[in-house]
Amino acid sequence: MQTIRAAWENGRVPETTSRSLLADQTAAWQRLLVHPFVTETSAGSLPPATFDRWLVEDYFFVRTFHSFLKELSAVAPDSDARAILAGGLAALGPELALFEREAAARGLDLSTEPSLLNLGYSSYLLASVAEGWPVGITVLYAVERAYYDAWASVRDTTSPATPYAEFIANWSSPEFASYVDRLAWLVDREEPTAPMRRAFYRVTRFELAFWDLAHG
Ligand code: MP5
Repeated sequence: MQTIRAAWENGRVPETTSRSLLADQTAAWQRLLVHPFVTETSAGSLPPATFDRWLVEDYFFVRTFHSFLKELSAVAPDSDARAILAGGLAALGPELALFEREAAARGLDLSTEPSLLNLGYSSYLLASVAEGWPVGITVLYAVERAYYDAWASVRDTTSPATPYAEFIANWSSPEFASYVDRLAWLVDREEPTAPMRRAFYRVTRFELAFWDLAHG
């Protein structure tokens, strides 16, 4: 039987579901990685008011995301899937605490009404669970992969002077990388379907629009 390494060497990389979903969105994905919100956060040149706007919006998003993860866990097909999602849920406590500390230091009101875009994206997360596990896990993978790929792409060039380093580190750490790999493994157990491709497309568009909105 041919090994994966041999397949790589022969230029025949085995097609996995996660790779195939991502390949559909190559151009938009590239725009995520070079988005000015990401590059300016990394350089430390992002205007404080822009970061503040994003922080308040993203806090609402992450809290809804917590509910989404809990609901998705309830429809997870087996204990492997439940264990991987439990790891994601456990990481959200410290993450929300980071948002709350930063908001307090910046004098921000985290109960500010979210934008309609944010409401749409957050509501979509919750609604996707009703489409069943394959779509729900695709949504989860796409959301986390977007953040990992974007923040990891600037990790090594981040200015030591950026005031946003803790946030970049949160989504570019080796622990987060291995969580995203485990999510890819869950996606790869599924055959790609049109609803999964649509879900991946939607998350990609929402992610771009979210940063466009924050960046103004
Ligand atoms: C994430 C996020 C990453 N915080 N905000 C958006 C708009 N997309 C993705 O999710 P998490 O739960 O912070 O890892």
